Amino acid sequence: MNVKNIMMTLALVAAIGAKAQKEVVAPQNVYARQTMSLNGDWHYFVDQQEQGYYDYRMNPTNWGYFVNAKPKKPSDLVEYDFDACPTMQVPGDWNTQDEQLFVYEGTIWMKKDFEIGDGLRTTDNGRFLLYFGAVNYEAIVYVNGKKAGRHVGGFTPFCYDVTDFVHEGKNFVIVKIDNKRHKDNVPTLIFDWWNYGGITRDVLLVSVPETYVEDYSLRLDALPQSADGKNSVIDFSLKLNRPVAGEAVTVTFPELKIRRTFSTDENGCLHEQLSTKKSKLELWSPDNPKLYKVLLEREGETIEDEIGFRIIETRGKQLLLNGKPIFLRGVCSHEETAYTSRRCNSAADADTLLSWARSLGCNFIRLAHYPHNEHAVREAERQGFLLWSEIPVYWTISWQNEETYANAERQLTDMIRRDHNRAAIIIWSLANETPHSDARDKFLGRLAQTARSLDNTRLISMAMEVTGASNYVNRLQDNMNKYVDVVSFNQYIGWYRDVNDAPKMKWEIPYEKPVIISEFGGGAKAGLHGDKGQRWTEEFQENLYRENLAMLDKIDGLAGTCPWVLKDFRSPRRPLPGIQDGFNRKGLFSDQGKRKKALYVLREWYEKKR
Ligand code: GCB
Repeated sequence: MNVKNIMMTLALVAAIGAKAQKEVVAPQNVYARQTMSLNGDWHYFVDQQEQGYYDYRMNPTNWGYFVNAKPKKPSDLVEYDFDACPTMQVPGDWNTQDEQLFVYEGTIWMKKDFEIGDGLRTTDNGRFLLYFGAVNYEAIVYVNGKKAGRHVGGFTPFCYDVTDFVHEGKNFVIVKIDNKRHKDNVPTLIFDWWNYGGITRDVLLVSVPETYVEDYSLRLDALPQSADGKNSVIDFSLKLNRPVAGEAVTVTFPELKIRRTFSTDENGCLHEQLSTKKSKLELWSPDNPKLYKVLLEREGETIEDEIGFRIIETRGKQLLLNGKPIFLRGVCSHEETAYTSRRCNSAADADTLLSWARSLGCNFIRLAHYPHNEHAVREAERQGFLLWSEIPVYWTISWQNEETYANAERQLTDMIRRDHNRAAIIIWSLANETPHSDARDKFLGRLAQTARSLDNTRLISMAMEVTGASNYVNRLQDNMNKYVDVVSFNQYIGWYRDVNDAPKMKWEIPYEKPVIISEFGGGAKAGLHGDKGQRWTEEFQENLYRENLAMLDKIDGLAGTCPWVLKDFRSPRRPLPGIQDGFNRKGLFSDQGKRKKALYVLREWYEKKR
């Protein structure tokens, strides 16, 4: 990416990120800032009719639950009391923390007390930011009774400047959380995963100087000139939260012996190139997930990060990592824990799932169907997994609705903004299995252009569908082909169509681009055995994998496969008693970590793809 492009990127990020008064762009690498965690016990109660928000004429009130009223004299009427209510853990979904909330979709109020004191203070003129990793789905946030803002979208971070709302000593934050599904939301009314509600990711109070580093980007622009990596050039760009010129920023890569100080331009930005003549640059790859420590220092703040350098590109139907062809030995995964089947939110949660993926021989994970938490992405990067990250533009979105588009674009922007320094992520995915129409093409075309303008160093894709199948010829025709770098599609021969068709299948994919099978698979109940023709048995799934892998191997330009799915996951669309019991059973592992027979078929095939 050239300098002009980076400037456009940051300007665009700023424009798309134009926010309500208190909302600010969530700072890059928030965990490296001076923070106080607001995780832990939060008081909560259910508000089915939202009477803590609307009066009995359905108008929003000024005296809602967010004011946290307490009776002042014995005759006062206050019909709620946060402090007398039970607590639940944040981060966490409410469904698995309170039996009564397992299928609840609606509004819940949550409150946390916190103290600003020695633990966290601002410098003179410093700012306090309140950061949420994600809340599903709508959050209205109040600090000490005052509204900080409203956010929609369940899987991306958001942040408010609450400096004017807080004071030394005791403070409280109240959040109204609503996970009701709506037609015009992203995702829409229907989706095949559990609609976990709650504050599902970390909450942090961040202390920053008045002027602070809002975003930065560090990456390789092109492959090093010489084979040993000498003379590599690292693109470095940075943006302060305000357009302040002449601010000194020092960037240090200790291991690369780089230490340079630059001065911001009139936009509060830097666009520089760092040359690494003195030492050899090791490239990040699944075989060698090398990360370099970097320090960004300016008056009043130091940010430490770990950066991997790699180049991902395509050449005809080939996918190249660091200039060499690579086959993506993938698997799809939801953000749901092993064994306990709740929302994940830690490196430890991610670690179990990653170890399962590794045992399959994977070097690639499709993070389905929404951006996963930052801990998981960073852990995958440390462990050397390539990643596909996507937004929940899933199935049938309201393509004609401009607000729905803005929502999707915001989720896309926030996904890219949070993770654009992660070498592990090689693909931004815009959608999954969307029905063709002019309106859909326009919607996805706009999204693709936005993704490209925000980040032209990664590949763009989306999970498409086979559009025609007659005489055993599967055809893929999608107007979105011109926007994607990689043609990906889901297909379920053997599950939603007879497995015996598999050997007869031919494929017509009329695009000079690499192909990824973004889903295939079928269900099996772990421990259920029988004939390979008996649905739900491990043998049925095993045979399906065998037939599919033989069939997919014949696809010209096949650059990777992501079977659906790593482990059985909860879904309200899977009611069959005794078999599904509320779980989609297409996992290679059961929800309890039991290995199904199909797993060994895949593992053997991946062994040959190394
Ligand atoms: C799909 C969807 C995925 C479902 C899967 C299934 O095509 O993309 O979200 O869970 O099929 O199991 O049917």
